[in-house]
Amino acid sequence: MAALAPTPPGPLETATDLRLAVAGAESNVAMYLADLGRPVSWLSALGDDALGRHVLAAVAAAGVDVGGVRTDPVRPTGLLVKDPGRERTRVHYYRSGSAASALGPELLDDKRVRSAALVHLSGITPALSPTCRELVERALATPADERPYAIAFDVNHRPALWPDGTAATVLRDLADRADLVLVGLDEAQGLWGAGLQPADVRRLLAGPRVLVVKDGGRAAHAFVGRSVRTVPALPVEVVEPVGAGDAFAAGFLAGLLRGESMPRALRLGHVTAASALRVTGDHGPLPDPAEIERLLGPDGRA
Ligand code: KDG
Repeated sequence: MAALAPTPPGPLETATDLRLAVAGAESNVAMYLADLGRPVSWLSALGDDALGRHVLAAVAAAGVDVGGVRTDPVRPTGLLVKDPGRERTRVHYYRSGSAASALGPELLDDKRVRSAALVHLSGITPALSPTCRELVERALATPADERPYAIAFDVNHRPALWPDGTAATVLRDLADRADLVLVGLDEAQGLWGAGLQPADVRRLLAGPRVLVVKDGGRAAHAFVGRSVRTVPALPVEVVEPVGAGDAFAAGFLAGLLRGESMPRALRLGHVTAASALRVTGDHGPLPDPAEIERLLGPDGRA
């Protein structure tokens, strides 16, 4: 989707200038994966409009294969507008009836999906429309050990997209069937119970082989079977936090895909998240590879 954000960052109500950028959880993950040297395709739909062409060009320029992105001749490109506040950034959506909301399970027949090692889905998609929900349901309907690819699922609860209050049940059920799940601790608390601790989240989501519970700027915990690895976050001066979860997901997944240990993969998640935290857009520049290596340290503790 396209995104508009006040520049300099500040309340939308009094802003005079807005910067056009690209947002969207999955395209963010795809762009960071490309930055980290992973071959990656993004599958979605955009409108046949200027915003759609802007988004497509930006995602392609980041090194992502966009050959599987459809152009919808009728429906527009989705748009979000950021409203940075003192405490947190609010997001306003202009996306109902968007091109992406018309996606459905047939997307999974794309040759890029069938030949992938890893398919990344988010909990935003099932909130967009009944056909989008079918898409995610179908991807997760096959038992994990019979799927030709692993499925990563970022819970990404967006309360504004779930007015009927079904998010807690639907997202838990979907997440429990994925191979690898990422969820924020505050997000899990909002969905499944105030006061939950990371180990409680693991008890609720026992299905995924790997569960990562992100505790904001403090640490990330990876549960693999019965073991848990915890890696503290990097100290960062935060400019604007939207997009950091996607960046973390990309760093962590890139780490696992290149065979890193769990602590180093978590640390790569933090390093990538820091790039998003330092900019107003969702996609900030990564440090060069030597600096990334220094930040990772031998065991994810630089
Ligand atoms: O994930 C950060 C934003 O870019 C993302 O929230 C936008 O995909 C998005 C959504 O639907 O909220």
